[in-house]
Amino acid sequence: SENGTSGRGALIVFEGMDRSGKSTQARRLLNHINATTKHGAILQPFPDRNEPIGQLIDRYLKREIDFSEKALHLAFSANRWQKEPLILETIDKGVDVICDRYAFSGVAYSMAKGLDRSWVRQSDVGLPRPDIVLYFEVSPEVAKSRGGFGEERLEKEELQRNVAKEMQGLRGENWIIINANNDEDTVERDVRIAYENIIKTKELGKLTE
Ligand code: NYM
Ligand code: MG
Repeated sequence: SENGTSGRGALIVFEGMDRSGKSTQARRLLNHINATTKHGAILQPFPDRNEPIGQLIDRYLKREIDFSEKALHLAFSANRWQKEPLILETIDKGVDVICDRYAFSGVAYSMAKGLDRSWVRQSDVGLPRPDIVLYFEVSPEVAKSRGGFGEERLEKEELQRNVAKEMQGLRGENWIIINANNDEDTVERDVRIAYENIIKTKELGKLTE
């Protein structure tokens, strides 16, 4: 495989607020990697609304069913664990995995709603650790200008502000801050630069507390 020194694929995570442009840019990076490399990439959104647990999350977000806050947190986490084997197999084959949101959303949203930090982190411990987290930082004004809040639960301005605050505390040394106020082509360029500069350890790591 031509994918780096270890031959394994990279685990790339996009994080950020609603309407920061991460889904658009995750798709653009997917197309770029598939057009320019032999190894290719897959796109894995979280929540994955096609999975059994993801279907329940989807119904929760659409206000069709209710969850207690802790049960909801574990559902988001279980939705990721459901995909762990696929992520590991894909990385092992040398193919990159791009996640549109990941455990950082899980932790930040639940902490913003008042759940305890160590409790919320526990359910994601051991999941594959991303090689890079692209954090899309967008000002509330720009996010607003991209269209009003949607119909789904959790799309509330005050909650979003608290989530953004919690995200600050999750930054690690593998995080790259992307200025998501910029136009789409500028953001795409910054994402590609970050992709070209990923430093992979021999083995994929695991999330810790
Ligand atoms: N969300 C997403 C969580 O609350 N916890 C999680 O673990 C994840 C992955 O789901 N408002 C929230 C953030 C969003 C909502 O996500 C739906 P999206 O990216 O809009 O489909
Ligand atoms: Mg959304």
